[in-house]
Amino acid sequence: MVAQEMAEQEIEAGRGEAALDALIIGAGFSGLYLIHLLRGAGFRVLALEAGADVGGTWYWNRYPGACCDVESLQYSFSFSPELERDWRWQERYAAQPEILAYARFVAQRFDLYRDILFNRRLARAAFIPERKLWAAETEEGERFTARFLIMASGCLSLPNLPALPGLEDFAGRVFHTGRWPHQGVEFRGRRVGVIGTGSSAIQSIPVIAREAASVSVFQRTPNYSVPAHNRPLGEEDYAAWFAARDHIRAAAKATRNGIYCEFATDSALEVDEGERQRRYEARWAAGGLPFMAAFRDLLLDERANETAAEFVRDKIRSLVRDPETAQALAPRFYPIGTKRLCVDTGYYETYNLPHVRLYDLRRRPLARIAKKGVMLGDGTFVPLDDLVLATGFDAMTGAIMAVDITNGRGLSLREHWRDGPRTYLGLTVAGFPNLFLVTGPGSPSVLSNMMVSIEQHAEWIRDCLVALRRGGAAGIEATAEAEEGWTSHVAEVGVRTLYPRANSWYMGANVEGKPRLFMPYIGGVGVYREICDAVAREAYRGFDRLAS
Ligand code: N01
Repeated sequence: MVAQEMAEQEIEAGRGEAALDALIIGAGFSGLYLIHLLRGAGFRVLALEAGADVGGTWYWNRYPGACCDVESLQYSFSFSPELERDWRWQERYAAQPEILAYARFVAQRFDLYRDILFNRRLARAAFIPERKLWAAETEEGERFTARFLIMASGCLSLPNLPALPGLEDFAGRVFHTGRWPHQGVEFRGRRVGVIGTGSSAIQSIPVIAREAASVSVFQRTPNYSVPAHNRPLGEEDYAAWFAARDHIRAAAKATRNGIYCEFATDSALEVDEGERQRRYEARWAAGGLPFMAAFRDLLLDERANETAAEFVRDKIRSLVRDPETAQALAPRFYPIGTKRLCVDTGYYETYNLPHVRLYDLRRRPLARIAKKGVMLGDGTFVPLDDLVLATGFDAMTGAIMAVDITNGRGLSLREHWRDGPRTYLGLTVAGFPNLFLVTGPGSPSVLSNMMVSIEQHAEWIRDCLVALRRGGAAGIEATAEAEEGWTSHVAEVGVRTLYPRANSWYMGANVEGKPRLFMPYIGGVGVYREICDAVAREAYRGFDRLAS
């Protein structure tokens, strides 16, 4: 059945009011905070979650070495000082099990489980204009009606499974990093092949190599990676955190990427070579994503960017003993940071191990996967027992477009977004009343500390629903002009940066047939928050209200 048929059945059934005020899709951090906020404001809410527990991306991504690349103290909710006092992070960068435990802790603490239905995947949703509500149906066949539909389904949740020739012939085990078996995977004595060298591969390869008999990495595009320098957090770290916490939390909200760190305000080109190297060395020694904040123009100016890129290439050459492998690992086809910068623990050093080998698919492409291994274009056969697909996600739009969403006026979201996502503020879509997206395309989203962006979006949505209720409106819809203006603005600021130079998932370039455009909003979380707040203050400028 398609969404429109379901809507017609709902209309025929002639039921009255929506059973729910808001139907939330997903119980990751966005869904959890939305339940908490909307319920607190007196709304009837329900969340549908495809997994068997809360946690979203941290529920699914259980591959070895999975870890956050934003420091745990900042990658956590800020809305409740009591929650912050009662949860202790063990490490500077929390690993997946700890983040999942945190999500469960939050869900229990705020009694959120009772409003979540697990093992439910939304199949279709249709807005019914006559009744001013959304009708929704899960793949399991359950139906719901709600005034508002909120897609909190995550930006990196739909795995990208590229068409690898012969994959179906492979006799060994096949895993995708984003759908890792919950019971874990034993690699002892196995010959493991890893396809892909993005963050997931870079985190998992060193850990798999500790166990496996051999690891063969198939690399199409090398990535830039900086060290995490992960370490346990102690009492001193916590004392320093609580002393500065209020300042850090407030300042992070006004930054470009929602991460509190020292953002340099000078250009990489206005200092001499000695100062540049000193600055990069200091950032490298500190570790993590703030490497890209060493100068203000690293993502704006190609020449400035090249100084940072060359610094990292030098590091790779110094860390990897075999010159040919080092050369293949050193990216040179795109500016640093325009694909998501990776943060690793011992990634480059892993290639010095005798049982780890890199295959550069640019020199010899992957011809096909055979029953017992991988055949390369030059006739090399790599025998394998297991294949790990670290091939990423249909990012930002994948999980939304996977649902058949129609607007009751003959338009589906898939058609509306055929040439790429179009939104107003990354939060709403013209022609689709009462539909909200959380950290959707057109918002800072994946360019930011997700926790900061999630809190901002959830609070904005809560405030909007409260304002509508107070004003006696049945809903809200972005105007076509507002959507057009915002979508153009997102594109304009995107092309002023170096981001479009890379074939990245930010650009939709990793999924065959996906339209190429820079999806997130690069204006910065501080600027973006001000814009969203101004829209609300100005009586929701750019929106029409639905009369009750
Ligand atoms: O996915 P990716 P990921 N043949 O898309 C390769 C977040 N994340 O799961 O670059 C051969 O980055 C592809 O090659 P190419 C983080 O935001 C966060 O690693 O397209 N190779 C690439 O090397 C991250 O950016 C954390 O040429 C193929 C790889 O697969 C995002 O998730 C941890 C191929 C995919 O890399 C996605 O990361 C992990 C083919 N047919 C992830 N198809 C944190 O630390 C694809 N590839 C929070």
